[in-house]
Amino acid sequence: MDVDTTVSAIVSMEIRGAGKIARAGASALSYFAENYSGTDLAPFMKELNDARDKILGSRPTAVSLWNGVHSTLKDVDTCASVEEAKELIISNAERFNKESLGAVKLIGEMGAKRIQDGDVILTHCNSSAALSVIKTAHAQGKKFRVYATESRPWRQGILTVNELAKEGIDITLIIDSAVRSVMKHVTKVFVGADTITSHGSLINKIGTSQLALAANEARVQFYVCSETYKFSPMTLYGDMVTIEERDQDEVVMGADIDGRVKIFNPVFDSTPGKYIDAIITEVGLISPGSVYNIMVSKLGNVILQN
Ligand code: RI2
Repeated sequence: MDVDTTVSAIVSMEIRGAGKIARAGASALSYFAENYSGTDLAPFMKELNDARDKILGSRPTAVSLWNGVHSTLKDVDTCASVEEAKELIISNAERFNKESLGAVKLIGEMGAKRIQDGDVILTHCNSSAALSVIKTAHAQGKKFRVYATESRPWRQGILTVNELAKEGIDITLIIDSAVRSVMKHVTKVFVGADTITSHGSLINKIGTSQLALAANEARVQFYVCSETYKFSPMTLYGDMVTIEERDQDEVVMGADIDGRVKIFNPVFDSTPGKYIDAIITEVGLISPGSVYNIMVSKLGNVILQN
């Protein structure tokens, strides 16, 4: 897909999910490189930078997208010709996408070991990484059931329940405000991640922190499923994570609202590391306190370049 089509699809949430938008951003840059016909480096670099900025602006607070784009553009500024730059972008994007999909599979395999017969699992929104864990455990023949939240306002929970039902998994949809009530039946929570900060906090779909608090109160294990490219290098330097706010129409959905009413639609919230039992990544199950070391060892190059 070209850059403009990708950007519109991300803005409209047709392409959503932290991993999917990162791979879409990488693929759009690869498409740009593949279809660029000029031979002069300066105009190529200018158009490439414009494409990068457009993609990053489609969900400006998404660190997965930032890392996907910057991994794809890694070392491009050292290229001596358009041909060389095009080849590098295409191979960087291919590697990022391959590693990203591989990470989801590995997270599924490691996380599934934490699921046992008889478990009652709760998940939130629609996370490929969290669903990879649940589907892998089911494919291994484990017998368990799952609750999924509706996840207003976009109702990504509907995607989740349909996806799990198709696999033959025992799945129950609940409204977001039923979380604390059903927690007494739950044995484990698995959620995805949009961003993980250097001190191990989780930024994920609005409502995630309520799941974490309710799980903590009920002494239920709370697992975060996250590829390491969702670790935010900016937080290492003290930057706060900006919580995306989306259009108020998403909340009211055509309801007759008095014009004086203010509407607040934050997309994510923050869950402190103390509520997280483990973060399941492609490099293993880690504690929130280990994020810093992995961030530096895995993303060191990207951090230094930017
Ligand atoms: P995967 C989603 O964000 C949800 O918050 C989900 O938990 C997270 O991305 C991670 O998804 P949105 O795009 O990368 O729906 O695990 O706002 O698929």
